[in-house]
Amino acid sequence: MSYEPAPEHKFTFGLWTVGWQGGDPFGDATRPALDPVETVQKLSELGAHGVTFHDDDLIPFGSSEAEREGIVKRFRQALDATGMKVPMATTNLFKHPVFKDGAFTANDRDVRRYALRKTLRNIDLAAELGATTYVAWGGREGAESGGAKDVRVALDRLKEAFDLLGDYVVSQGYDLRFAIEPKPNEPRGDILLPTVGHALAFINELEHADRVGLNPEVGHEQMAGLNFPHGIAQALWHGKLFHIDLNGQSGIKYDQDFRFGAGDLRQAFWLVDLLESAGYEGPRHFDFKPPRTEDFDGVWASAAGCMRNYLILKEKAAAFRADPEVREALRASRLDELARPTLNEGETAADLLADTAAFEEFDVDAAAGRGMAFERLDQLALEHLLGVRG
Ligand SMILES: [Mn+2]
Repeated sequence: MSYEPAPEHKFTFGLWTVGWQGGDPFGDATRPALDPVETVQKLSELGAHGVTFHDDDLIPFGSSEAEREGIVKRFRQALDATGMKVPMATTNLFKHPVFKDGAFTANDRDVRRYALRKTLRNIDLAAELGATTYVAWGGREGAESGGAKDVRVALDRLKEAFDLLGDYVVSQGYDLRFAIEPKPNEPRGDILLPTVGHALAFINELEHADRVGLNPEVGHEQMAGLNFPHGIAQALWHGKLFHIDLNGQSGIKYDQDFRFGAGDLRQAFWLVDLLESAGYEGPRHFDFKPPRTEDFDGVWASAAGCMRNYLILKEKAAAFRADPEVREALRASRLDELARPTLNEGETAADLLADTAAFEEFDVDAAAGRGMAFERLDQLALEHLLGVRG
């Protein structure tokens, strides 16, 4: 296996990922800015399918209309020349100090109106460039203290924003869906819609619920100590996995944004196994930060590593599923039985109550004594991951 990335693998990168200059709360930038055109060219050479962007990644905040036109024209030429796509775009509603108390849920009404205008403007550009997903990460929508944000009212404002954005997209006839990106904290002390589960419940209350799904990020759920593959499985079950942010994280700490495969490798294995076996067809989007220790050689090595690790894990997961010993271990663990409905076809509660085998004659001690054989199954998975099988 060459693990050679190609456009058909649908690997995409945010301009802000490889373009991150390495500034953090304790230190200055360690790398110069990257020209988005160079990013498009370099990622295309590495085998990527496309790039994504926040409005301000492409068009610096405060650019004039003429500057904006020139930048978009040059960017579009690079896309045409390389065949790179823009499947997703998003809005930067967190960097400028005006958003210090949030954007769609800022206490200040004029800030909320400005945030909506900034978003609508970039939605037009996203549609123009062919994007079909618009991500919304509300990094500043939150609080550091209890009295500062009335969360129920803030959720009213958040719904108002998504309802308006949905109306706009429908009225313009854009083929565009929204994907909410949950995160528990950072930069705010606590962020609204902190997990996949919170966001799924919120979406149910929206006017255009069918147009709104999720963009879960590996590290964001893991910062909350949650099992990312489980969250993705539930998003898939609801038909809400519209997009995904792949990266690496080691446990409950600051948002590490490692390259995909670094961090929790076992969850990365089960994630790729899930995405591939579920037939997820969207972009495999990397939202990571090449560490600030790296020069540009390290940046491109880090980006290439994201794609290579995905392809390696895809091969490992396929080999795991195809291994006859694994299939036998899955049967021994009764996964096939889980797939059988608990009730017979047409069976009612009355029928179940009449079934003495289900209760009166059920041998609870014998059932309790049955081993589940999960350890053998998990050891086989680990050995595939470690490369000592198949
Ligand atoms: Mn992150």
